[in-house]
This record gives sequence, C-alpha cells and structure tokens, in this order.
Amino acid sequence: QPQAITDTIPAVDAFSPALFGERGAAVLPGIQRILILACGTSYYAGLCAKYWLESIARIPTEVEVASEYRYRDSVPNPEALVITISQSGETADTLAALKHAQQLGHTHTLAVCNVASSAMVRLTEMAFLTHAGREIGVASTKAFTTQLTALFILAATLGKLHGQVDAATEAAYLKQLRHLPAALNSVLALEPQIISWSEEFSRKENALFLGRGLHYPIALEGALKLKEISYIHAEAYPAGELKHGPLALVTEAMPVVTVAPNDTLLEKLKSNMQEVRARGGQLYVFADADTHIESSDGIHVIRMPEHYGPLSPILHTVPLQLLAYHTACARGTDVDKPRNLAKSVTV
Ligand code: F1P
Repeated sequence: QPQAITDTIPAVDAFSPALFGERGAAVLPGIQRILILACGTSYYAGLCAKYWLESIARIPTEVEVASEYRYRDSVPNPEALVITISQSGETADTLAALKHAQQLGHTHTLAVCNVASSAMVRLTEMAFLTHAGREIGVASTKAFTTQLTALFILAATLGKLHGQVDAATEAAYLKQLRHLPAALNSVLALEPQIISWSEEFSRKENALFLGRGLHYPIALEGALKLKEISYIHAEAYPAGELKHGPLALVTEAMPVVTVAPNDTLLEKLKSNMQEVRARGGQLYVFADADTHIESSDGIHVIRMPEHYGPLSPILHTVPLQLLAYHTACARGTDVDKPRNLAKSVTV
C-alpha cells in the first residue's frame, strides 16, 4: 500500500486540473454538480469522496451503484460531471452506466481507474490513473486506498478552483499526502495486534461494523472485505442508525468493529459504543493515538499511530483489510480467490 500510494502521487506538487488530463483545465472550473457511479469497493470509494467533495469543494455530489443507475429512469442533469471509479476499468455495470449517462446527455466524464488501456479510460473525457500496480487477489485492497487518494486530490483541486481551498490549506493537504506512505507503514506495524483479534473473529459467524461521517464508507468496506474473503456475515451501519434496528442483533456473541478516529463525531460515536456495551456486545475499536478510549471489559482497543485529519479514511482502511485477511487465514479460506467471485465482473 505505501508503494502504491507513492506511485499514485509522484507528480502532485500542486492541486492542478492538468492532473486529470488535457481537458481538465477547460472543464473542471465550471463543474457545479457531480454524479459518481461505481460498483463494490469502488462504490464505497465514491461514498467517501462525496464527503470530501461536499466539505472541501462545496460541490453537491450524488453517488449511486452503477448496477442500479444503468436501469433507472433518472432525471438527467447533463451539466453534472460523471465520475466512474473502477480498479479494472472493465466492470460491465459501470461501463453500461457510463454509456447510459452519456446517452442522457452527460458530456463531462472522468474515470478514476487503475488501467490506462481500459475501456473506461477510452470512453471518458478525463482520467486519473491510480497506479496501484497489479492486484492479485479478487478483493480490492490497494486499488481502494489509491482510489481514495485520487478522489481526495480531485476534491482539493476542485476546492482550489472554486475558491474553497486557500494556499495554506493546499500546502497542509500536500504535506499530509506526501507523508501518507510513511503513515501507512506505521499502520502496518499494528499487524501483530490485529492477528490476535483475528483468532477471535475466526470463530464468529456474524459481525457488525460501525463508523460515522467520512468513516462510514470505511466501515462498509471493512464489512465487505470480511464477507468476501472469510465468509463471515458482516454488516456496516452509520453508528447513529444502531438504535433504528441493528441494536436488536447485539448480544454477547456479536463482535462490533468500530472505526473511531478523533474527529468531531467522536463524542456521538462514544455514546453509540455505550449502547452496544449495555447489550453485552463486544467492541473492537480502532481509535486514534490521542483518543481517550481505553481497553476494558468488553472493549478491545487498537490505537492508530496518528490522527490523520481529512485523509484519515485511507489510514483506517488498512487495519480493517488486515483483520479480514488474518481472519480468513485463520479460517483456512482462499484469500486470493474467494468462492463465487471474479476479479473483473465483465458480464
Ligand atoms: C468492482 C468490484 C470490486 C470487487 C471485485 C468485483 O470492480 O466490485 O470492488 O473487489 O473485484 O468487482 P472494479 O470496477 O473496481 O474493477
């Protein structure tokens, strides 16, 4: 992951529309709305990007799974920039959704994709290549973190073009981006602690994942990884939704993985954690180093090395991927070739 991120950002020394291709400078300054279309893990990258695009660039953003959008009788808004996200650039549903949007009159299209020669990159007006290298496993891992990196760069670029990101903020974002590979290395050093959790998880058949705000899509991704490679039934919820249904599932047998960065939603999240503990649920918390959440009876805490501000979702993804990986290894499943799944869903 650190190498993939390094390869994805080598030329980013300022947030410039030229990063998105020759048409970037002509098109991106005029963008007032965004529609993101993708499938699976790439869809979750889109959900995370919505938070960035709205909070950093102040551009209203919709995100929809491509497999639904392609068949939906939607009200077209041809002014909107359509962003398609895909590791392979060959996912049939995402390509069909892109063509559907183009038929509805969308001319401004941008691919965030790992494969320069893919159908998706050929079909779109602009592209950002993620340079994640070849992914061997079916389940997307470094493709996801590089997609997030690309989408953050897009949000910062649009924010700068729209007067929402000043020079000091740009410099701070660039500094954080460049430090990401080192920060990820520190996260990878948590692996022994994650392995000890995975022993417990490998004996479970269900798990809940909670996150809030920017980290809700990361909780979704953590649950998907666990499902895909260890075949444990896992669901993710925005933590505030617990009391609207999922709390009924919480018993002593239910592990509840909580993505708990030290952001403005932390106090709300802590009260959601208390709701879980009150029902006997076992909390497995990924907390930032400066967070006052202590391990105690029923609360297991792994501390992330540092709080990473708006880029925190990228760091918080990796321990969830490792948890899924080691749980799958402990269960003896084939992590690279999960049953029933294909690397590229081209039909
Ligand atoms: C989309 C996706 C992946 C998933 C699996 C099946 O692929 O759903 O997220 O891990 O490989 O396909 P892509 O459009 O990102 O290539």
